[in-house]
Amino acid sequence: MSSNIGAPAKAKYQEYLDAGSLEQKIKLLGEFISLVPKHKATEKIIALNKSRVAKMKREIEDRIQQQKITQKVVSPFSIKKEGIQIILISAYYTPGVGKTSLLNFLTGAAEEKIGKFTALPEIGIYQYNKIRFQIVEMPSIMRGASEGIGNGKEILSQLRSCDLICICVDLSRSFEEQMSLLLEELSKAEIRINIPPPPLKIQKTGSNKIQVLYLTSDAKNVEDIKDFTEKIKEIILENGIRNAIVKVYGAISFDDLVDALNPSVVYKKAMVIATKGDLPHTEEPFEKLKREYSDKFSKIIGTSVHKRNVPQDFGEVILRFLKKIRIYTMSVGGDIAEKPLIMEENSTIKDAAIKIHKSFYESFDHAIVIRQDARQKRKRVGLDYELHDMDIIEISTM
Ligand SMILES: Nc1nc2c(ncn2[C@@H]2O[C@H](COP(=O)(O)OP(=O)(O)O)[C@@H](O)[C@H]2O)c(=O)[nH]1
Ligand SMILES: [Mg+2]
Repeated sequence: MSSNIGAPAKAKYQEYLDAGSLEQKIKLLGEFISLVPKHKATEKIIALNKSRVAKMKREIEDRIQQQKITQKVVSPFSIKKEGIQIILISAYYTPGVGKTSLLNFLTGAAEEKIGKFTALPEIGIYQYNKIRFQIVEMPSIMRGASEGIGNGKEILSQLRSCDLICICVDLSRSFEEQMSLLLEELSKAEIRINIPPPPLKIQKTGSNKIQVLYLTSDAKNVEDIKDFTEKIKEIILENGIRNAIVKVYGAISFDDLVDALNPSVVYKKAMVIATKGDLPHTEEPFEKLKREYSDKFSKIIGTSVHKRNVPQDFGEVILRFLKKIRIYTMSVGGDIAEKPLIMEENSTIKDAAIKIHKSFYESFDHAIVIRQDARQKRKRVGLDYELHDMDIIEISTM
């Protein structure tokens, strides 16, 4: 082991090697990582060992999954997704932060549960201009949730497939405490918030080597590219991959690489909803919350359910935040569908055709787009035409 890491870390590493159980090993290796001084010469050691921790955690998860499959257990926390799924989370307090109140305000569900401990998820449907948003309140998250405290694993694992996480923060209590607890547990559960996946792709190949390709000038902008490449290769080898092409599209860190090698990592969008804005002395904390967290959260909304102060166009806010657009289909007879297709920004006619039914794509002839604010309102277009929010389309097939 390198001489850069210091005696306490070395001792911890020995403990890790001697540990019997996987759980113990994960804990000790985590402690080892936090003991290693952070600088250039130790970056690789840290990344390698983060990868090891991630691998051991996955082993444990796989074991639990396997047990569940053999015992045919369906978690009461698992929720079938319907429409755009939004999950409300908060730190654990009694009385609570106001999640059920918000759920009830938006959807009418769970009125009788307000002010009570929520042990299992509560679900409601929020309708906004014929668009369905499924709002799910999760039981509160306790410190140690990512290790399983208070059903934390089940709760956190539900977040992995949702469309949006709403972090609910009570303005009448320390927001610092709530935010740091939640962000820490999310991070430990390998849920990355409001960041794009790292700009790299690892493709396994048949050849017996690891090849690293730097495909942009940002990617190439590394001090000692030969040394960097060697370290990348070592970290990949540590993950049991012997043959691969690594394509790097931008500046990356070793942590990015560790994440890219860890199939458990997910990237989620999240906004903050501050609650109980009607209570005295909540204005200043709200301003402070916005100041301190606006880097990580582009959307921080102040609310008070008691004053009925929740954005009236909450659905609009969500669609904009998630970069979704609404496309209304028109039949040949000229009837416009009430319910829009919800698509990603920059989608094309082709995407819409496929979304309606693949036959619309396979026998596509042309489409008509009606766009209210365009100079030419009605336009005949092809498959590559890029759609805007609120476009009306009519697809003609051959
Ligand atoms: N002052 C105030 N109290 C609220 C507001 N929203 C919820 N509460 C209260 O906070 C407590 C917990 O609410 P609840 O919705 O059950 O929180 P949960 O545990 O996060 O689901 C209840 O006593 C609510 O009446 C609000 O906007 N203003
Ligand atoms: Mg509740």
